Amino acid sequence: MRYNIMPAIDSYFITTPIYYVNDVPHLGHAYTTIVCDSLARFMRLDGKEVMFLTGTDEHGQKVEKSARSAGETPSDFTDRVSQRFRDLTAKLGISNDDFIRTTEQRHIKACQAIWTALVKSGDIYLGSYAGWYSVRDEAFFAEGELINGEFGERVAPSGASIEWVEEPSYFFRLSRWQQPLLDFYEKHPHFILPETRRNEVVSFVKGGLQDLSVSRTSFRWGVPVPCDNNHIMYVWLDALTNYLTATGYPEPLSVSFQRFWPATVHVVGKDILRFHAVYWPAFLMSAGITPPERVFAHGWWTVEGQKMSKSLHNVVEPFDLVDKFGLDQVRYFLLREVPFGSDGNFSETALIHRINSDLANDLGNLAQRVFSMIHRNCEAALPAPSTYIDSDNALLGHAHKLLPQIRDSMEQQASHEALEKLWALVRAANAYVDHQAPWSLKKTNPARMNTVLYVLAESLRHIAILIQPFMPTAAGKLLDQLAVPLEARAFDSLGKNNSLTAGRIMPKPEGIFPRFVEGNVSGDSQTL
Ligand code: ME8
Repeated sequence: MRYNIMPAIDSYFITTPIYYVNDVPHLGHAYTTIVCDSLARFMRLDGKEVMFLTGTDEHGQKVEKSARSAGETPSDFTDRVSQRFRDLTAKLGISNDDFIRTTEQRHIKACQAIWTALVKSGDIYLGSYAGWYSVRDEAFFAEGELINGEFGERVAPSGASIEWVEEPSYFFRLSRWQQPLLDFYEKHPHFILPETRRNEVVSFVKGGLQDLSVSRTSFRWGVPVPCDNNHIMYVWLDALTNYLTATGYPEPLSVSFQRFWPATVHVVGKDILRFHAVYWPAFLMSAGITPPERVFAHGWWTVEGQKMSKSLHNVVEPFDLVDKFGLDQVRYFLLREVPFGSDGNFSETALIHRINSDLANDLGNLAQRVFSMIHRNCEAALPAPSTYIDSDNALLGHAHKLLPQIRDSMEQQASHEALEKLWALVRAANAYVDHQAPWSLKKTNPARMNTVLYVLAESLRHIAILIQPFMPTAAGKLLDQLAVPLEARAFDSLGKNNSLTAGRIMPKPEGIFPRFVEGNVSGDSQTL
């Protein structure tokens, strides 16, 4: 196996799945992309060199069929729908470094290179496939894997319909990789997360692996197999290779490949774990390339308790959602509502609850109270603290301890847990305001009022810096209100050396998280 010459110590390469362009984006796509964005932003602010990749999966029978039913050529169709996914990244404030399309030349070159590497390793042979295929899943199934559908018909485990396929095909000797895969999982216990998913994969592989059909001849929309133009590559071999393409593969000396491969984490939905945790490392090992460090399979969103589907007319459109509720609000909800890895249920009621309780009541009110008191009572200048008492030290101590705790969560892709830890500080700060009652100190003990307001502003600085990965716009507004300069917003500014300077003039306060009132967005309730 060829290992990298330049180990990627401080680099962080994170990927979303590349989405099929057979249909427009929905909540599920937005979810994975937002989670990856919060991780990428966190790692950048934490001083890592980050490469964050997303894109579209444009080949295969499913896309070819969809183009035909839309009355377009596959090429026009993929251009149009891929653009919709690119628009979504802009709408969601996604900080991806690259957007890959599998129809690009750089990708076709990478696919043909990996194919050639698999041939060289002796893992490709010509045969013929006769078996079941699900176009919706773009996957082959053995008889024993099929289940009964709604009307007793045989369907894929996902419920997708299947068709019988018989055609000449090249095969990849997956069977040969059973033991090396099991050894690899054992040596890298965190390669597949969460743990329950890892166990599923291990028992699937232990059950035995069949060689995999990796080329198709019955349609043309794909990457031609090198040296045999009658075949196109199986869309999953083509799609998975995107992660390598983006690093400059097959150029062995590509700086990005040296720096960013192996990928730190491929974030995927649980529906496509087998492709990423079984086929992908087997292809890579066969091609002499180190497998990624981790595949994290997250759970599935339903909507009001039901599967999201066009026929049920319940598909949640992320563009509409952001227009109605606000981008940071949607990001916060998706990141916070369910433990990452578990399934989740989307409902507008739950979203509104999070907006009004966590954002408007907890954080919005805290910020509004502190900023308006400073504005009113201190002529908009940040007051100077005097002697700290235990409760001041406790709150500031809590703030100072947060980064390593949150880092720990983010290294395990647990953004919900990172937000819980942050909200513990928000709640502690609210309890501190209630207890210290700075509004009553103005006349009795102005020096104490100044200290309390300073401690609160400094706690808000920590909160604002740390929420940047999750809610970049709101965090930016909070930091503007605290007059924190742009160059002092990374995590290395959290230390005491960068504490707020007393006397700093703070801009006029503005509500950051309005309450959501059906039919009207109002900031009214954010008062002292
Ligand atoms: O599978 N809940 O693309 P795809 C949560 N092209 N996540 C969801 C979801 C839901 N209800 N629905 C979709 C493909 N997702 C391949 C990937 S990668 C080399 C090729 C998210 O458009 C989730 O991340 O069907 C899932 O894995 C992905 O969208 C599937 O996107």
